[in-house]
Amino acid sequence: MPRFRETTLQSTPSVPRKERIKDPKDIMRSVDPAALYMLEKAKDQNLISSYDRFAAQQPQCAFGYEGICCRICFQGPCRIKPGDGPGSKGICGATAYTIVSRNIARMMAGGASAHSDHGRHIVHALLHAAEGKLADFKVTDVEKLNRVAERIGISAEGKTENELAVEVSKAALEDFGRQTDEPCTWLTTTITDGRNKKFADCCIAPTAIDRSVVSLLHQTHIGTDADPVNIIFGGLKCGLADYVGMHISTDLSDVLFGTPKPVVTEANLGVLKEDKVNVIVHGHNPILSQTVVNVAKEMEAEAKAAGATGIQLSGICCTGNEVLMRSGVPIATNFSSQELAIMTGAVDVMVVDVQCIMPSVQAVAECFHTKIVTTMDISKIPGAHHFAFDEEHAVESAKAVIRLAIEGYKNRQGMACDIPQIKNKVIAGFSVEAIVELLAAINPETPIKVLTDAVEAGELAGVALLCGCNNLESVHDNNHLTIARELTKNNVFVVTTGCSAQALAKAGMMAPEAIEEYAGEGLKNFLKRLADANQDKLTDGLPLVFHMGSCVDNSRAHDLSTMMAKQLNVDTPKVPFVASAPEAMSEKAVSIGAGAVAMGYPTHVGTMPPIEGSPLVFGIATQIASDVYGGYFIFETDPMVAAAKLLASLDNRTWKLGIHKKTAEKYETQLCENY
Ligand code: NFS
Ligand code: SF4
Repeated sequence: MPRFRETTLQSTPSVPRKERIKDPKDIMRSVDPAALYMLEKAKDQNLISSYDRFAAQQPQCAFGYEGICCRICFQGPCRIKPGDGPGSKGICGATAYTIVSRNIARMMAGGASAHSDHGRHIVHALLHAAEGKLADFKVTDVEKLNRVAERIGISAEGKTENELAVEVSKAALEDFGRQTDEPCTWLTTTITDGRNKKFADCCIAPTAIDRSVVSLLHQTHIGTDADPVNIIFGGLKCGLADYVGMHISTDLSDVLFGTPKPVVTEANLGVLKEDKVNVIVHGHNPILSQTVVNVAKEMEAEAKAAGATGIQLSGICCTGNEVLMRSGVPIATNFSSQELAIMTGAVDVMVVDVQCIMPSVQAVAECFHTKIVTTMDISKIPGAHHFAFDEEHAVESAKAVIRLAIEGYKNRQGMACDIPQIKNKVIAGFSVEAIVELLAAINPETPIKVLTDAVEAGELAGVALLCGCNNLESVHDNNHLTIARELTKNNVFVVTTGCSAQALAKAGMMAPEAIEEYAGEGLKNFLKRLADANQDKLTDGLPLVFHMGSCVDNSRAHDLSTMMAKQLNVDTPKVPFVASAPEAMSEKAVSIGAGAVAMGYPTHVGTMPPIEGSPLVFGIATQIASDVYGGYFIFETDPMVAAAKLLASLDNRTWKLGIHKKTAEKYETQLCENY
């Protein structure tokens, strides 16, 4: 096979814009059998969901789709028309490249805000718990606290765990609001020296999360920055601020609630139980959902007294992932199909916090007995119940939510329930710590070497992170499943987060049986070695793909690639590690993607962000980024072609790494720093 410069393979999507959405009238846009079952039922009963609304929105405006509609000031909207007449620029004279880069940068600012605000909430909870102000929270994982403190240079000596937690929390708050010019601690202490140098050289190391967001909004105000490269670099800085926010969230959530270890559970709508009180936690923040989980255990008796056989918790979106990872709570479904869960008629309460909650859940709930409970000051839905959740009264609020659900269960008696009996076994809970522990059973001295050796020897083709959302532009879950099957068939070790992980979990790809069905020989042998060495710890074997948690837990995948880089003695862009958001949709996905590219990963996006309106910005994302950072975007909407492109990127990296190593050995030199 001829070797290409990595990015020449990747440049343009193989499916032209006009052909991407084949049948906008067809609302059966899912490959999840449980979702399809519910969509049939919805059609019969005239219940409207996002699938219908997606069809109703077609054809979508091409200007907006391609990112060449500007609404930054209200002289607009300005739309960029072809040619070189006055219509080819906005009223202020902004060209397509300025408009596209500003729009996409503002998405990054939005994404970084969401992730980091969630992170800030966790920091405050830990700080207040450690100060003794919160009765319902405490430091749960002291070892993790010590590890984080040591990494950021805070000595634990002579300090109680609460004193240490206060110091660590205050250091985290510094990363949000620092007014001096040192880069964020959670950035500099978690990445390679090479990345630190690169970010300093390119002036994209964030000094504070809040400031990066504010600066980017300023930079993209009318009449500030018109230079697309400068705007995109500002966006990358925000992408790294997003990374800092994610990493703080993961670290301190682990300190508060425990670092995940392998758990066995189930996924898909079949986890709902007609004879139980069904409570769905939906959103992102583990503070609320974990409290609901803890309290539910104590309230089983109350549920039984009401005639139920118990309380069935399940999750949607990333708060679901948080409680799945730490407490084995099953997954009900993922983003696109959230309304369909309510249409089963079995959900007594859906309690939501922030992000990715469709406002329409309330409208659907009103057709059933289901109650929607919002809990956060910044996230309310007209018509829904609002139980203001504050950490001081966490347990009380969680109890109130469950009591409402028990009432709901009583009201539901005599009403029809229609739960598709579809679910799959899931083995999840793979924090980096858990993965390292598995690897250590083979090599206790240098666990990560088990993984890098397998890659260098060609047993594994590399590591891929499958992450991100659902987006009905693709058939629900289809991109996730197709890419995961192709990669595992070709011996890629797949780790996964977010709604991508939930798609794979629902489809049975986190069951041990999936290894036999999908894994190539190399991956099969690797996973078998790992399972054999850990027989004493694993009651149910290993899954085909490894669930690393929620979207903020992409930080765990970053840590894995950084460990690989350090072991291989190279910078992250040389590691055979790729990322893919097969059905990306949210602003968070854009900021995560920007951070991933800055870290040096080939980063695939399977649904088009609004960027095609400027060939220049498209080129910056897919080509120039690679020259500067080693990472780049691959925009590809056909999942089979996307998998081939990801495999080619991995192949290229492994091949290059081998050549560089051989050359360095031959001439007794260091590995070169370039990629
Ligand atoms: Ni990530 Fe996770 Fe899902 Fe997308 Fe929304 S829940 S934070 S944004 S849709 S993966
Ligand atoms: Fe139009 Fe410029 Fe205003 Fe954008 S900033 S809406 S291009 S005048």
